[in-house]
Amino acid sequence: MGEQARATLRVAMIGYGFMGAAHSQAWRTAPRVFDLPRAVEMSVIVGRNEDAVQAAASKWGWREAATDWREVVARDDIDVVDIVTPGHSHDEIAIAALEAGKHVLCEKPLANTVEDADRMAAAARGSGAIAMLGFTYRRVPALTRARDLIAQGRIGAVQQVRAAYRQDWLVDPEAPLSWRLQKDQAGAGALGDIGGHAVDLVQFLTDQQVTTVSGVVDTIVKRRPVETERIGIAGRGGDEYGDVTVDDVAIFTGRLEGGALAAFEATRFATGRKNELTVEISGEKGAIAFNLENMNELHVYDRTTPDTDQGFTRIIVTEPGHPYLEGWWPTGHMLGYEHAFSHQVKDLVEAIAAGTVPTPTFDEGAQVQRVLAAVEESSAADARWITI
Ligand code: SOE
Repeated sequence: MGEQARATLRVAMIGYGFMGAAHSQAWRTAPRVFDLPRAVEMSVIVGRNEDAVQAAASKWGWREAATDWREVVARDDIDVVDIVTPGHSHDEIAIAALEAGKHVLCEKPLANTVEDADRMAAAARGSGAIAMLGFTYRRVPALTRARDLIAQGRIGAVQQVRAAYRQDWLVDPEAPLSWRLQKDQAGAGALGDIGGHAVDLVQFLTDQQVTTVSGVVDTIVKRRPVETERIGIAGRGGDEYGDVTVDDVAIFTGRLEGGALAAFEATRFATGRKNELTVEISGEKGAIAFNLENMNELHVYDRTTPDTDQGFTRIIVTEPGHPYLEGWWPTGHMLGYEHAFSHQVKDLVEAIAAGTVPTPTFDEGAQVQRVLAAVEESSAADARWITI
């Protein structure tokens, strides 16, 4: 392997919130559990607040802390830029990094608008560097395995799909007006934040794009206390109130390229559902079902077995032969939410070393944004409601 192929990848991460924490542990862990073709250096973490980003550097193991992302992206001792800021800043940072010849990992959503997403996808296509989007759930072993089974024809032609991402962290009307509830920063509410995961997952698992949609979005709590302190993804509010400018719930149907109908739900008001991403793909020969709240399990139904023996089989996806498990523990020793982020780093580093294009690409991210924008357009058109 040439000297370049062995050179250490020096990483700069822009942002330091929840995804900053998840990505930091992945940059630190992945090179230790997988035999990666390139070493990784966690060079610099960037954030606007100097004290906060210095604390994040110390906590998560970054060599330096900085406050000017433009200066860091231009440095010739940085090879990879990992963007974990809110969606409204993804386009400016990613395009600048790609134009500076840096490889880019960008958290979802790719961007808050189709226009921004298309500009990012064009910049990625036109760049000699590698760009990857952070729809991390594709790298949960059970979901990678599900896609392989469907691609192998295990359930036959896909006939119907159900996908839902349900959380309940906003049911409390006093939960503050965080950036995720403001359109100018988050782009959308449940639809963009968690609905995007559901759309990407359906397209990933079936290898079919959503071609048409019809749906409705709704905001249940329209005014909330302005956030005074960031705590996790909710935080604390004061006495001043402000308008929620994004959706709380999105319910929509989609038609897949192959003709199957898909039912989607994205909500932060599913009281009691903490982080329940479910997907069920129904085929002519069988079915596959997954629930993130039991993320090591994959349920597979096979219609080709004798009638008397049919039923969903519960597969614990922790066998040595299962995707990514070579890096972890013996069979039955479960993985968690954070492991898929290490799988994402593994695949990115291997793609950079091999000069291949990792998925999801920015083009795939732009496709998801088109689906989400179409749902909002359909909802605004108030189309096809029949009053009873
Ligand atoms: C909040 O809804 C959130 O953190 C999302 O932003 C993430 O994409 C999802 O993985 C977990 O929930």
